[in-house]
Amino acid sequence: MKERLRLLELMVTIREFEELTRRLYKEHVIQGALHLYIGEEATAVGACAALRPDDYILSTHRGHGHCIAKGGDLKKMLAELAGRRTGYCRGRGGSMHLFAPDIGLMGGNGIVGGGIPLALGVAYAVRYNETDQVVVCFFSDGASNQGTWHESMNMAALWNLPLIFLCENNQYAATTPVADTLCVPDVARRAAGYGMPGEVVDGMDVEAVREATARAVSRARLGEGPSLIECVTFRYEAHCMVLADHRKRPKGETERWQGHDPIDLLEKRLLNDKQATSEEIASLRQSVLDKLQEAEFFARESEFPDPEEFRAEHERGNWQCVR
Ligand SMILES: Cc1ncc(C[n+]2csc(CCOP(=O)(O)OP(=O)(O)O)c2C)c(N)n1
Ligand SMILES: [Mg+2]
Repeated sequence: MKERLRLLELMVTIREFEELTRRLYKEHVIQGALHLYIGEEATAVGACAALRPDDYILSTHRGHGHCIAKGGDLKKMLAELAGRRTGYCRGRGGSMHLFAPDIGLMGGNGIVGGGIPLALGVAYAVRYNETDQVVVCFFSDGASNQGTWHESMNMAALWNLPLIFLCENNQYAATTPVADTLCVPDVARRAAGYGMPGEVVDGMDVEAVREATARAVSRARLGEGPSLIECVTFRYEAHCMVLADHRKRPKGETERWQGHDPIDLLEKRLLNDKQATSEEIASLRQSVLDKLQEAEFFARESEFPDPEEFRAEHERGNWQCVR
């Protein structure tokens, strides 16, 4: 498949996956915290498009898109979200703790900023093992105010690690707007304080994100150290499915961002450059929906883990998710 169509397919898959999880949450098939990624698809897809299959990513509490973009299996993902034993972590992890080392996904995290020092450790291991893999650490604006973010930025630069700090600035941390939490307008500016390059990129433009990430990846592979990329994007939905946002956003804000929607933007490019017809785009969307229907069927039909297994694991002190 042509590269641009593949980018579109991945973004459509993420959006439709999220729509499906929203429905399954309302039907109580998925329970617990569920943070939708709708609107932010271009950042995960653009960043992962610049990576090799053996590169690593660290995800967040809003991580379904990261997993799909890195090549995640929709059936195993949905089964995990539904708490089934066929899921990526045998139903132990759920939405915020997808962990799939076979595709280089070294875990989501329910702790805001929790993945950042882990990414530092993975990047250190890469250096220690003397391979040329790179690590991308996804986090959002709120996490960039965590102490561990600053410590990890400093150590990554000091040790010259192959680590790309990829900020998904989606304008809010839960319901708090970025202007209320950041002392400088751009997260990327902070890179200067740690002696690494920092770049702001249009996070709704999947190709711009891919190119910025590719530049950082080539630096990291050449042993030139870490970079910070700030993708300016927007989350269309409430912070979490569990609770409606208690604070209303300014009128018209979401609609303004939807006017710069990442999927529409790439579709328009494909049509303008005559690289795809509307019929081809419609059939791509249909094939995504078909795959998701299969995944839903798989998840619904899968068994729940046996509670006895949990008890036995607990008694053995074995907390390992993936064997
Ligand atoms: C250490 C920690 N503090 C607070 C929370 C509660 N919490 C969950 S998500 C969130 C907002 C995070 O904002 P941001 O990093 O911008 O991520 P986004 O939700 O925008 O993707 C908060 C405060 C948490 N999970 N962990
Ligand atoms: Mg945020």
